[in-house]
Amino acid sequence: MKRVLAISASALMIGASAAGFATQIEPGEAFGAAAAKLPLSELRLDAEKRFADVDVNRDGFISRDEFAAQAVVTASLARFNGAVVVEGLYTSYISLPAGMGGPINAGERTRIDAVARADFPHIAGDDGQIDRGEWVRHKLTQFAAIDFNHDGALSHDELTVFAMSMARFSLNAV
Ligand SMILES: [Ca+2]
Ligand SMILES: [Ca+2]
Repeated sequence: MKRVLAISASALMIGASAAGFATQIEPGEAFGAAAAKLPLSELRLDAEKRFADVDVNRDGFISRDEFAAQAVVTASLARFNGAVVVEGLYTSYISLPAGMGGPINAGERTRIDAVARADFPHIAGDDGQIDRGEWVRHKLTQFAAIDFNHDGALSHDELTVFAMSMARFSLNAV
């Protein structure tokens, strides 16, 4: 189910804007259960599974283009669906705050792409490629930064911040 969602993401959004329909997937039906608490182990599993989707050309590394593309696709899907899906041992979703979903505009896509490209070298290191270990560490660093009370899980407001972060809204807005 997750894989289908990831692959059909761009087609879904192109189809949506071309046809002008505004049907959103009902999170409860397609995305598993609403997450009340997400242990970092679930987020690590999600990052490990996601690597293959981000490494589009399957060369075992995430290039700068692939990294920027995943940032834009992840944010676009999150906003379109109004929720971020996490695929760990269980599939769960985290809703964006009401009113923050909806199609992403070209200016936002350009901004997200630029930010991701600027972040890339810090994650990739000297070889200019992100390998699986670097990707998972990068995601875990993101999660740890949002685990404000350091209990090894995201819950309550932390989940909202996480969803906003994946959707690439400014965290200052939270
Ligand atoms: Ca690649
Ligand atoms: Ca926490």
